[in-house]
Amino acid sequence: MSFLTKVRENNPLVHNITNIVVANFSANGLLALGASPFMADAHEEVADIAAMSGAVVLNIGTLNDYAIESMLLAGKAANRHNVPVVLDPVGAGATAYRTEVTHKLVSQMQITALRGNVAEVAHVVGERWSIKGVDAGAGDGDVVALAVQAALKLKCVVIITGKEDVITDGRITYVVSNGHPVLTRVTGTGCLLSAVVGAFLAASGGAWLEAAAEALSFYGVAAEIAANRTRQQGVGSFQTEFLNQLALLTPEVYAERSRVQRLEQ
Ligand code: ATP
Ligand code: TZP
Ligand code: MG
Ligand code: MG
Repeated sequence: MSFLTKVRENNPLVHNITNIVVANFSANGLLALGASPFMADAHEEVADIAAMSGAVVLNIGTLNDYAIESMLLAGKAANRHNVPVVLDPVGAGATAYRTEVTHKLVSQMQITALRGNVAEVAHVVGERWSIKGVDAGAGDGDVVALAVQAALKLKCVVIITGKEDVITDGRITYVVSNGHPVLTRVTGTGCLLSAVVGAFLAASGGAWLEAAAEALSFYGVAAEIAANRTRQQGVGSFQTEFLNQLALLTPEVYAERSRVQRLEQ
C-alpha cells in the first residue's frame, strides 16, 4: 500500500506551529490531502497537542520569541512521545536571528526531517549560500553533497527543494524531478509541502526516508496536473486547482507520473 493511501486511511493529526502567511493554505492543503490539521501555538497546550499528534511541523516563517518557546515545548514533547518532527527553517541565513534560532531548535530536539530550500539548509548546518528573504539565491555548490552532510550532522532526513528535490538520510539519496515552476509564484508552497511531509511521516510507520520521497513526488505530480489544467488562467486558479489535486490525485495516476531516482552512492 502506498503511503498516500495510508495518509488518506489514517487521517493523521498534524500539529503545526507555523507562520501567519501560510496558516490557512497549509490547513486547507492538509485537509485536501486527507490529513487533519491543528494549528496551535499557546505555551499552555502545545506539549499536549504534540503528544497526541501523528506529526509536529515547526515553521519559523514569521518568527518571534513567543513562537520559539512554543516550538521548543512542542518539539521536546514530540521527542518524548516518539512523534516525528519536521522543521522548515524559512529564511535561515537571511538574518542572524533566524540562523541562530534554527541552531537552537536542532540542538534542543531531535528533528526527523528538515525541509528547506538550498540556502536555508546550508545555513542550518553552518554553510554559506546566498539568500534573498525567504527565497534561495543563486549558487553553484553541490546540493546532493550538502544534503548528505546535513543529514549526517543532524541525524535526520534532509529534503532540499528546488527544480529538483533531494531527499536523503545521509546513506540513501533520492532525487525527485516532479513539480512545476508555477509553484514558485504562489507563496506558501514550500511551507505546505513541509506540512504534507509531516502527514506522510505520520503514516509511515517509521519509514521516514521512503515516506518523505513519496510525499515530494506526490506533491510535484499534483502541481503538474494543476498547472496543466489552469495553463490558460493565472496563479490564482493554479492555487485552487492545486488544492483540488491534493485531494483528487489517485495512487494509480501518481505512480504513473512519479519521477523518483535513487542515486548510486
Ligand atoms: P523558495 O522560497 O526558495 O521558493 P520554498 O520554501 O518555497 O523555497 P521550494 O524550493 O520552492 O520551497 O519548493 C516548494 C515546491 O516547489 C517543491 O515541491 C519543489 O519541488 C517545487 N519547485 C520549486 N522550484 C521549482 C521549479 N523551478 N520547477 C519545478 N518545481 C519547483
Ligand atoms: N514571509 C515570511 S514567511 C513567508 C513569507 C512570504 C512564506 C514563505 O513561504 P514559502 O513556502 O517558503 O514560499
Ligand atoms: Mg518556493
Ligand atoms: Mg520556504
